[in-house]
Amino acid sequence: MRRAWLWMGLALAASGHAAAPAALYQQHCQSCHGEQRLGGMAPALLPQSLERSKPAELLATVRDGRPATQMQGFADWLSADEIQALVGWLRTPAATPPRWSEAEMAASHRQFVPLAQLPDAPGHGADPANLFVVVEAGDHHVSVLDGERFTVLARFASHYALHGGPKFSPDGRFVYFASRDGWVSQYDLYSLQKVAEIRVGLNTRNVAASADGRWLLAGNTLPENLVLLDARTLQPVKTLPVRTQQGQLSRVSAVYDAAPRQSFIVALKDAPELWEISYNPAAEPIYDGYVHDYAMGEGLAKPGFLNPRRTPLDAVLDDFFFDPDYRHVIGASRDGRAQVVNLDIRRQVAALQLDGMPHLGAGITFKRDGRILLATPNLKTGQVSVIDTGNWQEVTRIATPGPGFFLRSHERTPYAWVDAMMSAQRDTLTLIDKRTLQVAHTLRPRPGKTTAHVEFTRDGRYALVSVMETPGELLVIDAATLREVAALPMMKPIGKYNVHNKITRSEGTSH
Ligand code: DHE
Repeated sequence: MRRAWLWMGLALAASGHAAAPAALYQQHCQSCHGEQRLGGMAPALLPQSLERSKPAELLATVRDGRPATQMQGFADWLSADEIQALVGWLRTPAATPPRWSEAEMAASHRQFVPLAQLPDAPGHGADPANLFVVVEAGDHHVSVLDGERFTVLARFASHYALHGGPKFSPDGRFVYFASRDGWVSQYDLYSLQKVAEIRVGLNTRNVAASADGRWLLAGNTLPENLVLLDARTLQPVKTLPVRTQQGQLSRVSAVYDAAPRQSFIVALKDAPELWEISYNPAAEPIYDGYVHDYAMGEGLAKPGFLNPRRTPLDAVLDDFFFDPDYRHVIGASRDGRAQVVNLDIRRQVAALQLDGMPHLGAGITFKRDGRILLATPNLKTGQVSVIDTGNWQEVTRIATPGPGFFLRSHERTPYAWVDAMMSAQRDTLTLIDKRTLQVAHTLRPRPGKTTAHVEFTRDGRYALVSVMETPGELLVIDAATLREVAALPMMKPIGKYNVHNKITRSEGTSH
């Protein structure tokens, strides 16, 4: 079959006629990537899925293939012009917008192991609360690591391009992953096996897990909706279109669990609204003044359980963070405006200008002189912004070698660790002393290599650091002596997540 296409391709090239890219796609790509570009045995090729790939990278992939995958190069089949045209076409939205119906979602559900067959206790002999899961983007795998011995207990293939932090069940037994292509997967950390998966959308932002262990909420950008899943089975329970009261659809920026409130908080990417979705079965009905005044005009009462309560904002939020008691959200828009929203009275209570494009989702809190400070890296400026959550004033800006992505610490370590991965100094890690708010150390463990994203062991003794290269490494650094104690080869490790730190909501890590 492939040989026939080869001859056809060569004949077309010889005749000097470049075939239309849509036809080339149907000839060469659709059997793996799906007729509608929605993905199949290979990832989706929609413009939304390709946003993160540079045109030159995409071109090289089509021409040369991807090592260690079934994606072969097409240089022998397609001319350079055809490859160029095909890559351009892949970035063009389809004439008929792709759909992902509830029926398609339900049909995508796969149960790999019946829940009744899962063991009652871990079988791996490691401390189940000190495991790490490490997302390796180089070859789309996940490693499960013993956080005491620093050995890999299991390694398995994930869906293409996992993004965002995996989420854990409250007992730390299950971990949930979301891929940019819309797949949500459930993995059992007791028996080290995949349990179930479902495709909730065509393009997914992230997923949150409820603190009561019952629900997962996935936020999608395509289609523009939220999908509620049963956390035990991954069966879909409810789809909520993300629509403003005037009917405008919006993509989701991010969804997080607000455990003490028993609710999910959702930021919308295209509309200035913040949603709170309660999973408390006794939630008050929503007598929503905002709904009444702003849109429906009839004092509409809605059930409060698993339905959105809206807070109107001045600007769209791209990224946000909670204060420690989850009464406030601080969120930023791309223009640097940060808003503080009180979730109880449901309005903005403070505003700040944070010009370096803060990456609030990667921020941390810590106590200093009786105050609770929030620190966030900035994606455009080499500085960490420190904000007092008591009065929402900026306390200081700490200069770092370059713009960074992730900031991490632990209750039992004096330093907050930040990278500079968005800059030429991407091989540095800066350690900020949380007591003095000064830079205490700069590390360069692998000169010339992108080094970022730190997570501590449950006792805060060791920092695990990613050397984000293919091949790369996971470094284990003693958090007191700053000496390297182990280096594990990995394929572009990105994020790593410690079970204990996540399920106890450690102040130094993401939630
Ligand atoms: Fe992320 C988390 C948004 C690009 C790696 N990133 C998140 C979260 C959001 C977000 C909202 C929180 C979700 C959660 O944890 O549930 N990320 C964005 C963007 O808007 C941005 C800038 C552009 C985009 O296209 O999405 C972006 N992110 C990246 C990357 O390029 C990174 C470095 C590599 C990659 O995998 O794509 C990247 N993002 C991460 C990681 C986390 C993350 C590792 C989880 C951090 C954690 O420790 O919890």
